[in-house]
Amino acid sequence: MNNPLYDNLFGVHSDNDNPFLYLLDGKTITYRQFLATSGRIANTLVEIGLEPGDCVAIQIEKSPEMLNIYAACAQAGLVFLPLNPSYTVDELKYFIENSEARLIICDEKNKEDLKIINQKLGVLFETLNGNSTGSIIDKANSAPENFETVARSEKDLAALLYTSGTTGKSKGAMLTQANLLSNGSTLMSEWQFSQKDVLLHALPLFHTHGLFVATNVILSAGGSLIFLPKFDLDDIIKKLPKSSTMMGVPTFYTRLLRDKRFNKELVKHMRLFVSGSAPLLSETHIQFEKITGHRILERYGMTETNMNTSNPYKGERRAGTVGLPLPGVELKITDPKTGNALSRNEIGQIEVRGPNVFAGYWKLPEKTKAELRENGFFITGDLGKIDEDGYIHIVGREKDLIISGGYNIYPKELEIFIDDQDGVLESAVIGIPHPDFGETPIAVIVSENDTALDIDKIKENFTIHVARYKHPSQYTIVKELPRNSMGKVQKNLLRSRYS
Ligand code: MCA
Ligand code: AMP
Repeated sequence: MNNPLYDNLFGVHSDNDNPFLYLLDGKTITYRQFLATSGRIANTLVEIGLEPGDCVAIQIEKSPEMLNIYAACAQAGLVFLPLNPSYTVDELKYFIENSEARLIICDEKNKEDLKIINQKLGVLFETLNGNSTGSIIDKANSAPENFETVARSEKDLAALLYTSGTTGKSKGAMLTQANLLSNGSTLMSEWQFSQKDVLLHALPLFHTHGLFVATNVILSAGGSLIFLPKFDLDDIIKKLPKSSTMMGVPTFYTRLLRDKRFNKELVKHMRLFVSGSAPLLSETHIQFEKITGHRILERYGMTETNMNTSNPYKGERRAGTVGLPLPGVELKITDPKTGNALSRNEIGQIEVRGPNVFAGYWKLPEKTKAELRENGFFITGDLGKIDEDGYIHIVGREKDLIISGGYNIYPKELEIFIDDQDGVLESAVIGIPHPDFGETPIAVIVSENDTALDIDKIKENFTIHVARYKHPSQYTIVKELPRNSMGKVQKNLLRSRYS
């Protein structure tokens, strides 16, 4: 094999006439058809001047073509960088500049804004719209299907995924072919995926969960995806009887449980429900079993590591735990101060090592050194313990992070933005419980010299500059922020006050 990622996930299907994607409009795309389009796009990418190792940034609504671009990047040895369509121009500028992407593919409607960035940075530029039109499609339509796969090794970069940083700036996690392949095949066998599986896919494609966990598992097994543009309850209810498996963030499951149509009969064909990206409440796990007879399988991962642990497919799926380390993954709990391993049931930081662990942060050697030890263990920033049966419990986070509906929000990024607003002296952003999204950010603000703050103006500025999902759902003005003797803001006090 000369390009392990392409050969194993895509190339193996070149003569496969089975369905890969079932679309909402009733259309089916077989593996063979999918690969033909990907080949045309790979030819186009080379034609417009991309070379192996170049990075392709893509910011479009979820579509089959987005997966074609992923396959084409793998085949042409390019690095795939998917971006959330809700990012604003300011946010995009940072990603494009920082990643040194050679090409950005975006929706026609954002063309003018992005052209300005591109002209400044000298990046190539193509469009791709949700309705399968765009400049890249026009070019691909006249390109040949056959593309000679570019040789790559398992150590080569396959993707760059940005994960937010505690300093307020996102960091690019460098994922190698080996990272993606090892996790794809491990999950396929652990969760017993086969060609017969039909996975209900309602997750976005710009994160590890929807892209590498759900899609790579199906590609590894040769199964099919019911490919939904987003999570819509009516569509999910309609498609569940035609599916065998589903993966989702906890919000998917709490929304389903609130719907009267969701019952045992509807999911009688299902063999597996997987949850991850955020904590699944034990109550959700228990209520789900009561209503459907299924125990949700919860697993734990990160952008930097893909999946680390999973509850067993066969064996006890224990509510409130993320299961056991996956085969090939070593996990230990260490003392954050000394780095020494702790005993069973002691709480400490979670560290992981294995073929799934990334190659480091893009252009951040110091940050990489601080979080990825020389012995290969990655310090996740999550706090947990291992119980007497080996099950891992995540009990909190050492990193300051809010997870809203499966999207990560880094308070520091928002605090920097708020502190920059007229009349603001300082701020603290904290996560409080939210019935739908699990957590939601709220802003606690101190004004300069007790001046009256224009919150509407701050909200307006958020709308212009910051992706919608990060917007605080509440603003509270206080006289001062509580601090400890070291001068550090006591967010735990704020959390208990406002939760
Ligand atoms: C949408 N909105 C949100 C979120 N999603 N606000 C906060 N948090 C969110 N997650 C905004 C919308 O822009 C909208 O704003 C308003 O909230 C209500 O939208 P609604 O229609 O209810 O939302 P939705 O479109 O149904 O989306 C909710 C969702 C979605 C289905 C939960 O956010 C989602 O698909 N989340 C999954 C994220 C994910 O895949 N995470 C994995 C990353 P307005 O009303 O102003 O228009 S983590 C990962 O990959 C690691 C490795 C792992 O372990 O898996
Ligand atoms: P991301 O940066 O998007 O990759 O998010 C990774 C983070 O999501 C982890 O470090 C955890 O804090 C959290 N996470 C993922 N899966 C779970 C889970 N099953 N339970 C609790 N937290 C989770």
